[in-house]
Amino acid sequence: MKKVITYGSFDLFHEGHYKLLKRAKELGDYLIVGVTTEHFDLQRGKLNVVDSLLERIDNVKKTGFADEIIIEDHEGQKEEDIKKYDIDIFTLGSDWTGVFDYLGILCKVIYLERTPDISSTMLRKSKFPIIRLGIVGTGRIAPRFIAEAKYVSGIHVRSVYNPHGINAKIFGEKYEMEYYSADYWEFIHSIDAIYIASIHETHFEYAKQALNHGKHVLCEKPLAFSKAQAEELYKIANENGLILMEGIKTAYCPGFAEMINVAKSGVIGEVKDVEACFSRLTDPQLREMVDQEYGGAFLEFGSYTLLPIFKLLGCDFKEIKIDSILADNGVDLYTKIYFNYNNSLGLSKTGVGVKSEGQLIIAGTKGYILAPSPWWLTKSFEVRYENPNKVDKYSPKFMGDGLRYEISEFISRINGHGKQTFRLTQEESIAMAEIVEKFMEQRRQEN
Ligand code: C2G
Repeated sequence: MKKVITYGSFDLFHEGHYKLLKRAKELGDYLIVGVTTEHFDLQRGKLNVVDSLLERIDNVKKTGFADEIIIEDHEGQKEEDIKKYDIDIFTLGSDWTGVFDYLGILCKVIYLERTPDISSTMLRKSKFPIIRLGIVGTGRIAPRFIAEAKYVSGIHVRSVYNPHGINAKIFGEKYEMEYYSADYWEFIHSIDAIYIASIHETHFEYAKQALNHGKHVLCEKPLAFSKAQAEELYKIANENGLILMEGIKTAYCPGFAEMINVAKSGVIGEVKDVEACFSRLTDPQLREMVDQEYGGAFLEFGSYTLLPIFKLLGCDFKEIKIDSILADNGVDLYTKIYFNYNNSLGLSKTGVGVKSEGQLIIAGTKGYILAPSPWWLTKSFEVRYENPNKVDKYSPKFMGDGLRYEISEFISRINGHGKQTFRLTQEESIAMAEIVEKFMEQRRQEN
């Protein structure tokens, strides 16, 4: 008898799950299905799971394909199960290709082609619709988004757009998209929501057109180049009941929220100074280094450094001063922005051609918070005081490359949880666009 095993959370049970189980069953004579517990999903970093374990087991049972259903509740269980149940074939969908090859020493590993389109009547029975999302742009961040979206329940990355048809095709085929297009209108009609990961200067127009057509928008930073543009986008979104979110990854990381709460709790007294630095020496050939108008350090990393300043000191600064070190081609290699509030100060430092310590210091009247690089993912931070022997250390949870938290927030807001977000408010996002506007104005005058 040939025994097959497969695993999954099977949340918001859909046609992709059904087909996977059907084909898994066809691989042998006896199918065992492992359904993940809430605890294990938390441990492996799967977010947004909606259905209870019992509902998910019940949905698997109803298909009639499983001869036995077991519960997966810890790391390393797959190896144990394969030995325990004397398994011949381990199988999962092709979105996991390569990840479980290491089980090949115990049994045969087969990745079954995932179902690219999961539209079916099954979806309508779910508590929430599965959000069909399309990606605008096929650059460096798009594949990372796909990899992280796998860990968020309730999203189906369905299509991709690139104005250069050949790039859309190559990407679409490589990542098994159901649909790819070089026609923006066609593309946005194929989905409920978009993720904009194209070059900076295209963000505003793509976001505006999508919002005007009733699509939710998650847009990479910077959202816009002026305060007026950002206000216009939020106005369209608000008037049409749509979610518009700026993709500043840091804002959605659990550790960042915890650090801001600690800073606001009073343990370091009143916050008086926020100093944030992000620098990455960048290949001179890359867009960031050659694009005079839209490249450079601040437009690349400024959203990260402005975020803790606005979160802790607010958007009502009295004045700012911008200083940059420019390359011969006019791109800023290093930019410092000084913020003066009524009774507190802020400093943002960004670099693509100058390297500094990438840390965040939040200084208060009773102590300070030090978050070391990469503070923008906030994997750890310390609260320090006058007494050097007293240090409170924090190591918040962080999984993957952080994008999954942003995707999870986007999906749960679309589903109506938290219409008002505290993670990155509209006011903060608009204030960032205002700084971008001031920065670009000044750089134009300097060049
Ligand atoms: N699947 C599919 N087509 C889709 C979506 C999912 O074939 N459009 C497959 C997945 O590849 C997986 C199964 O359906 O094999 C269950 O998917 P999920 O419920 O999303 O579970 P997952 O997070 O992939 O868990 O230990 C757990 C496993 O590692 C996989």
